[in-house]
Amino acid sequence: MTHRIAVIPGDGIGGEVVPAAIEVLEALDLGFEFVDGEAGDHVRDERGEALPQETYDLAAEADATLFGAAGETAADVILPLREAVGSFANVRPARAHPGVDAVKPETDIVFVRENTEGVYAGIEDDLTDDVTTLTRLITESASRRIAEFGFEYAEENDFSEVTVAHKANVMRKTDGRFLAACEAVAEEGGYAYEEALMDALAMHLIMHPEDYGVVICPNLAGDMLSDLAAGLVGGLGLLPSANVGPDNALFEPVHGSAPDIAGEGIANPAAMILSAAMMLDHLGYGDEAGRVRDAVTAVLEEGPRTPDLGGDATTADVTQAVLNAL
Ligand code: GGG
Repeated sequence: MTHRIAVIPGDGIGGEVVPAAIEVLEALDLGFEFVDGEAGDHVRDERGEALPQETYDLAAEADATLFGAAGETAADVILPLREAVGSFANVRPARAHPGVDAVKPETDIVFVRENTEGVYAGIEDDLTDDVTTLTRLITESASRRIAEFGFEYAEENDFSEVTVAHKANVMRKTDGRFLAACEAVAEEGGYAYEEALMDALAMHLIMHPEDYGVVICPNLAGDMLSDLAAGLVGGLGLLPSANVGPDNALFEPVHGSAPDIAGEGIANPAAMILSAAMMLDHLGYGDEAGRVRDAVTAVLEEGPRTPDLGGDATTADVTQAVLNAL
């Protein structure tokens, strides 16, 4: 069966790492149909809207979407694209790779981030010349849904440690509801877990990442803690992610558009290629996903490496090395 894949590079280095991932997928010869979609800062500048309706529809109707990076228009691009694919969970594995100079090589954590609510729900208002507000949305249903997903993910992937991140001692009603929903799901399913205040958790993750497996997080905490964990394993160039919904999904690196290096051809394509591997798993190509991951692992271990990992290779050099290793 042919799969139709929406390909949306977005901004900055998205336009460099997405083609790298497509090259790798094409080398697998799975007969995918790739359909390009436009979105991002440059589209807003040219057309007046960062996410044209046809790109939203493309993602909504495709079998899966590959997305590169969002820039200034992140709120107008990646958040609606996650909605287009019906995603409620953002799965972000932070894993050290052999040969990569990691601060904490023992790190193997998967952040399961609630993907629709919290302070990313977009409820902001200028009330007066002096006052701007942001409403933090937490619902029982979305909290239960991410908890169920997180506990099941941990069980299916053999993680014994599950942590629920929250700040219910301060955000008593919103994170109180989030935590209570996670507690209820754990009790109903017989799941073991620890709860952790997210500020203290940030410190413990840095000091003892080996104590953590799956971390279930409200939206903003998941975004921030996963970036923090990227710093433990060698940087943002290494973290892939999947935005999962009941029927559809979008795959993107955790990194953003990296305007400081965009256009230089030196972005690390590993996170994007590993995101494509997550897509292969999702579409039922487990063997091919494993081949891609093994190839990336081999290249990360032996080189060539891009400057973020201390090397001087280009995106094209690393992509070619992954293709050779496949
Ligand atoms: N590919 C991930 C990306 O573009 N990140 C930039 C960003 O601002 N993301 C916000 C989010 O992940 O919610």
